[in-house]
Amino acid sequence: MIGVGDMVLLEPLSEDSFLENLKKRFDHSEIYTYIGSVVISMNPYRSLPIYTPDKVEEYRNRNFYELSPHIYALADEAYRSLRDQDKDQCILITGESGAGKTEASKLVMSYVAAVCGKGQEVNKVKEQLLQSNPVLEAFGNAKTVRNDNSSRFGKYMDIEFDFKGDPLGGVISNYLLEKSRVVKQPRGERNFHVFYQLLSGASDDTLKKLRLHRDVSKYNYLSLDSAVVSGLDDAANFRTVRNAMQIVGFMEDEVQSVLQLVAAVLKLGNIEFKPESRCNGTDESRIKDKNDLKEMCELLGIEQSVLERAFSYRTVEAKLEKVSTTLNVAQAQTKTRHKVMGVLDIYGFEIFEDNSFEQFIINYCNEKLQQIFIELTLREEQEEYVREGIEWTNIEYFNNAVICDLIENNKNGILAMLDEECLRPGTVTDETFLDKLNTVCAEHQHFESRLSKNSKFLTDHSLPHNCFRIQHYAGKVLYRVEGFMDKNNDLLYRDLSQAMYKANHSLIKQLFPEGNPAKVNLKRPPTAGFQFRASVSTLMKNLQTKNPNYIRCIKPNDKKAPHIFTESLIRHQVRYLGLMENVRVRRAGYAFRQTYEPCLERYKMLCKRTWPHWRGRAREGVEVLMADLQVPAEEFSYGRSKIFIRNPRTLFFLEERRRQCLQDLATLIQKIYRGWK
Ligand code: AD9
Ligand code: MG
Repeated sequence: MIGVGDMVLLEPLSEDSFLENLKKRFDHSEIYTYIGSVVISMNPYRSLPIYTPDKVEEYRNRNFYELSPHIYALADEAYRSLRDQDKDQCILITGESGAGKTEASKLVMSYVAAVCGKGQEVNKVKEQLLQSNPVLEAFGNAKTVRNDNSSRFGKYMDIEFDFKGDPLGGVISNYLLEKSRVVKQPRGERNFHVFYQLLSGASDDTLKKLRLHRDVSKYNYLSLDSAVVSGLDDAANFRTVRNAMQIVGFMEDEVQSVLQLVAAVLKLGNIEFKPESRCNGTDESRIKDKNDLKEMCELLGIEQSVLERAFSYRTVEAKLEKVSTTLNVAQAQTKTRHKVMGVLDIYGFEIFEDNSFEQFIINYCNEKLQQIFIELTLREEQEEYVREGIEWTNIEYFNNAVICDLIENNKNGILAMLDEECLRPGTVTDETFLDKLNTVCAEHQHFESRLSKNSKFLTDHSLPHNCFRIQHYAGKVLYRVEGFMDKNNDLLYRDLSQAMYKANHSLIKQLFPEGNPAKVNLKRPPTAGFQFRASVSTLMKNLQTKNPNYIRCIKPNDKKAPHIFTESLIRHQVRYLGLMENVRVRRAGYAFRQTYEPCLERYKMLCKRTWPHWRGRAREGVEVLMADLQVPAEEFSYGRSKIFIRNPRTLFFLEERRRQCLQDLATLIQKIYRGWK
């Protein structure tokens, strides 16, 4: 083993020795290191020969601590406890942009696909699960300055399994796509991959049908300065995506519809407007050159005059009335319970020079994930010791609940204030929102700071115009309020959705159901912030019902390059991810715990007095077992309902004895069987 595979066993333990250990392992291509059952994953920025079918076999059905650290060990553990112990699992992957979360999520999925059931139907499901990735990435990922394949949406996938552990299918939830990227990209960044893939990968014939040029420079929406990304083969990826769409279940005409839509967006970007004076002295916007409009309409089957009018006019609603819709009575469903493994891969924490509404939302989501990590691993761990009556010294850790509250509090949280401002009659602008924020947060802060020193809304005189600053768990971030109101409102004028609904194009019609004149709903749709907060809250509740498995991804350098270990950058991540606290809690505590009944069930075969039946209380049975196996007393403690094992090695010892025992038994059975024959 190079360095120490589990930080819990690191001696002496300090931040420096922690980093030294990471470096030693990283330099020897050992990118995975444990903290107990948490996997730290360092992005190698090069392909390593550690994901081969042989490796899958090596890790299959082995104990977590038995082999050197690997993401496969975590995937195997999660899959086995789902299959054998019927415990729903979730895999939580965190880390900043470019740290390797999406790659990790794909590795977990491909491992599970490799080890779970076989057979034609099952294989089809597996293929569909895996092939959903290229499709989603084409439409939801883009090159940013941080990451050439940055996820611009959050993804949570629940994979469902039957009682045998064979996959049945998956449900994917998406979280707030960074839509504004379609129209505008920061310098050095690209639009979503699909646009470039289509232009470079489609055949001449397809492009002709879509009325497109191959030349990226013809399209306003496509940035030129980084149209070509080294190491990214757009043309080959286009073929992969086309193929993946087919496997996922798109019919050929549906694929065509999607491509028409992509082409129409490019055309839309080229439409330019000019002001034209009207006789009443006002200006009206007119389309400069109508060729792109014409082609866009042809692609989508929309009458040109309809779209032209929708672009130039906006009907203002004078009358606000309540429209009530009848709710369907939910039918009671008798559904067999499936086992579920959830994989969460969400956009990582982002600090740019210019941070807008999108970064605010992304970082809020990361705060919530950090919070669930704290709740489930650190706090829960400490509370469990207290509950179980195990001796324990308290460990201080930073709890980011106060930042989450600053953002999501129903009354005076930033999102609530943004909504309030969006709904307030009168002249409301990004600036009035900021004024409100400064007044309310400063007051609240003043009150808070008398109670604690936990102020996270930072006000000082060095703040640039139109900005506010938040002390996130991962660092200070300056947000510019420009666009916050618009992006939160996320309103599309009804004239536009109605024009789209008139299209003779089934996909477009489906995408704009609100354009159906028969279903005019004058109710204001919920804001983007409100929807996001609600979906994050549902997600957190969902995660809390599952057994969590953590992958903490670390980005080794800012150059997207292999072999470079930038210590300061890594130290920062180790700090804000709370990895030191994590190790301390594990060290002060116990690596493994289990309630007495299943523990006795699993190991009772190792002791004559407990095998095959133990008639007394389970705890006493476990006591007899441990004494018989001569496990040193300092290696474990008896809690009220569970046994706590200090060192992973003890667990490994028990597992090894059990494996041996089963093997002996199998040999014996074989002998008897042969004897019979
Ligand atoms: V973001 O928040 O979506 O911007 P991620 O998802 O954390 O970010 P991603 O998984 O996309 O990062 O990794 C970035 C790049 O690092 C990948 O495109 C690979 O080139 C590289 N990478 C990451 N993990 C591995 C790995 N295990 N092996 C090889 C890797 N390369
Ligand atoms: Mg990603």
